[in-house]
Amino acid sequence: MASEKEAALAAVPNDNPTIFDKIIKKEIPSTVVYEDEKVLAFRDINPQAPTHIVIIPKIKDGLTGLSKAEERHVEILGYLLFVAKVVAKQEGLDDGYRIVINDGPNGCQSVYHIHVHLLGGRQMNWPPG
Ligand code: IU
Repeated sequence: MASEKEAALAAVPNDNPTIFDKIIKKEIPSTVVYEDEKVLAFRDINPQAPTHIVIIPKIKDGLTGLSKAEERHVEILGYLLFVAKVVAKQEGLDDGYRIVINDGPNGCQSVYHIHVHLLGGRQMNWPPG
């Protein structure tokens, strides 16, 4: 499997459907840990921490990444963070966790459907790589 960095540099930053659409439609399997009418949270296929969950909006609405955010996206952006907190609690991450949003090639974004990473279950380092 290509490294995340290689995948990010190879990714085409457009608004085409991504693999996350297939995960939302359950056309490909994922381990869902939270779902409601607006968002889906599932375990990352290539976990970078004992707990690594990806939280995505079910409707992308042009929000390929944070840098494409418009005023109309404010509500879903806030909701993604709120759900991250709900899932962190559900996962028992009581000693803390990290939230990451990668954006664009320099940010190592490989899937152009906005998503929040929830990482926990180990001591994080700073600065991030
Ligand atoms: P990124 O921020 O765009 O790099 O994050 C995309 C994540 O999606 C990355 O951590 C992948 O491991 C993860 N992922 C996944 O969980 N399932 C998949 O089928 C694919 C990517 I493709």
